[in-house]
Amino acid sequence: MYLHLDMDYFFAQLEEKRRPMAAGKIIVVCVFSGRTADSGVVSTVNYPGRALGIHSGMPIAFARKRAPPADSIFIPVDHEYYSQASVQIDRIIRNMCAKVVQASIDEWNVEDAIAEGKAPALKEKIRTALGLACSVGVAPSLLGAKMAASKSKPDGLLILNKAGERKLIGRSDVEKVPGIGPKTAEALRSLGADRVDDISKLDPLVLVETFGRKSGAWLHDLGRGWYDSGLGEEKGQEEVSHMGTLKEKTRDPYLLLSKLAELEAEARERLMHMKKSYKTLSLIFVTDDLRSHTKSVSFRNPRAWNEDITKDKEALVREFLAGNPLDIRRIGIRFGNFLDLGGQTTLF
Ligand code: TTP
Ligand code: MG
Ligand code: MG
Repeated sequence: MYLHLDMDYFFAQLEEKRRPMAAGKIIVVCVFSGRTADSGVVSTVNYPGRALGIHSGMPIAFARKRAPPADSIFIPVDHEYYSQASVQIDRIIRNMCAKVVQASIDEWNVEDAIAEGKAPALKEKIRTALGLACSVGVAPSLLGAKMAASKSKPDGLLILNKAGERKLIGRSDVEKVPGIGPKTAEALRSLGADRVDDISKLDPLVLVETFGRKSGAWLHDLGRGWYDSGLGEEKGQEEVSHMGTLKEKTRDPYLLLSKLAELEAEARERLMHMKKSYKTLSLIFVTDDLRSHTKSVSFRNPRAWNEDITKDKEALVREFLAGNPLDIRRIGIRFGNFLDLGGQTTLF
């Protein structure tokens, strides 16, 4: 059986959790771009905010119009905090389940012979360890598990057998199926297929003509109730980064470099475990106006996790300070552009 787990209103739920005073309020997590006070987009919003029509991707200014100021808080994203929670959840799931693939910061796909038996305990464990609610779907295919999880939101658990899965997917609107984008959905509707079951009435040749060989065949199978098996590949991590907040805002290179040293140590430890070398080093500076700036250097030859980067860091800090007059509030380090060390692992 396959299991899909997705955290409920993830970033906003985490913000809610560390602000008990905000109980009952609308919480809008925002990616402020810094151009004007309200430039940027909504990252996510809790359910009271969704009830007013606020959603991910909406301009912050639109959300402000819908949210009564006295009942709402607008908070900038804090990726560091969300990633830490994500890592904890990942550990819980890997401890309990057989085959696990993390699909995004708040989603996991699992293949486990007794997934339906484990699902309630998994939800409970995440609730007791982190105080967070999630939704879980279990079904004979991963597609069924994903659709069961979203159907059960929030704080839901939906377990489907083969027949239940077929019914849920078959009756679903085509645009609700993961893998069918808005364009494909529109084209299917214009062919007369509003729901997945309707696709079975379409000529497979027309499907292939309209959507190409691969997608056409996939849609044909979908209409007949043939769902892919397998978990998919885990996307390899492409970078390691650590951010931190400075004790006070500053432009003092010594203070900046000593905070960086702390962050670097944590990042390096992860690099070492991943057995990766990197070709790009970046420093991230968040200035007093909440804007984020990146300075990077790329190396012709990949660098091992333990190579000294003192000179490179100093140069990047100097370069940034020379080009920007503002105080710095947060700073970060990122190793990217990875190369597998493969056979060289004995180096470590
Ligand atoms: P989702 O799981 O899509 O959404 P969600 O967890 O907020 O809500 P739901 O209960 O419906 O699952 O995304 C996970 C996080 O990713 C979300 O909390 C914030 C972030 N995100 C964005 O920053 N921008 C976006 O457009 C989306 C969709 C998500
Ligand atoms: Mg979610
Ligand atoms: Mg998600």
